[in-house]
Amino acid sequence: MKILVINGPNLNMLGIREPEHYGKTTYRDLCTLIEGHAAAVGVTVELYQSNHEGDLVDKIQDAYGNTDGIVINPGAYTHTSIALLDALKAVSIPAVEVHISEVDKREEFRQVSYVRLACFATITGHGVNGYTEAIDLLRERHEG
Ligand code: CA2
Repeated sequence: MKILVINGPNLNMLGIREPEHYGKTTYRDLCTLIEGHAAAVGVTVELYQSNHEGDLVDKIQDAYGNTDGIVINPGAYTHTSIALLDALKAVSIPAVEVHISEVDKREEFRQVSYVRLACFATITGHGVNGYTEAIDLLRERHEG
């Protein structure tokens, strides 16, 4: 099974500021955590981060036909991007939305998610563990 983990804008800055929302784990630590979990459960994982909406759309499109699941934290594009929603719908790959913070209890604008409409599950407020939980959900779904 192959899973693509996509992180959107500013997630490469994790651990640098705002630990009250995002914890102290750096993006590099997050990658190590995800790679370790994927190896332990026998999943092939690809990690991708970009600050650019079009690049994120391209990455989702590139996954068509070669990827079994997508874990996506679109960062602030969660709350604005119909393009990411459409890309996820276009490829129709099972997807899980992850947010490190509890977006539904923060500012009103963070409570809107377009990509959620193309995801079969959403994990919020579990910190970086949300990513490994998302991988497990995709595995369960893939194995039936
Ligand atoms: O909770 C999440 O995972 C978010 O997707 C993170 C985004 C935010 O825009 C979403 O509303 C919720 C922010 C990514 C990281 O932003 C940083 C801000 C300051 C310092 C370091 C990272």
